[in-house]
Amino acid sequence: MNNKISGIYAITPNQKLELNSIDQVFNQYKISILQYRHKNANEDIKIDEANKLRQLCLRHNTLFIINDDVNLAQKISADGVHLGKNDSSVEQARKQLGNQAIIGVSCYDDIDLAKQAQKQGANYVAFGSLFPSTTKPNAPLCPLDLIIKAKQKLNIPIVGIGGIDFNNQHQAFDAGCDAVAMISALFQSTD
Ligand code: TZP
Ligand code: MG
Repeated sequence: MNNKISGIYAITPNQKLELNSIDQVFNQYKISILQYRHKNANEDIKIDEANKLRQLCLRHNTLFIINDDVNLAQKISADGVHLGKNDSSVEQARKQLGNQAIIGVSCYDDIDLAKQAQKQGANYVAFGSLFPSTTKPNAPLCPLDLIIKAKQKLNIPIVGIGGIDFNNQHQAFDAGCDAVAMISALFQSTD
């Protein structure tokens, strides 16, 4: 399962779903993983949007991951969930979603957090921002050197995030990222 976390990891812009633009990106690039991230939408909107994306991902053989919301992931049978520091624990998500679920954890620039996540059964960890991000300008920077170190210490896949585009993605891969997460490079979003 873990080797599926490789290549381009697209994240939806944090705004009303524009299915056409997601569809276009899917037709233009091989998207290995899609994360649905719509932070302040209400439950009905989230279920509707997530179901549409779920179908798109099934057609393209793309893993579908939900940001933050374990209940939504369960409801719409997503492939997994992505957890940040204010979200559920890995244990809780695993209990709710089962052994097959892919659980990813944001680790910012903290290798100890990543080791802990791996121990708790996370399927991948994310580090970033690797580069300044216009989408999340206040996100702390994670040096590429830290990815090199993390690669030696972890045996689950590493996702790089933050300011990654088609010009600099090779730096992330060269440092040891298995996948690169992108928002603005794919969708030109500002949030
Ligand atoms: N977490 C750290 S940076 C970021 C998130 C959600 C935004 C990444 O977006 P972009 O446009 O690819 O920099
Ligand atoms: Mg979160």
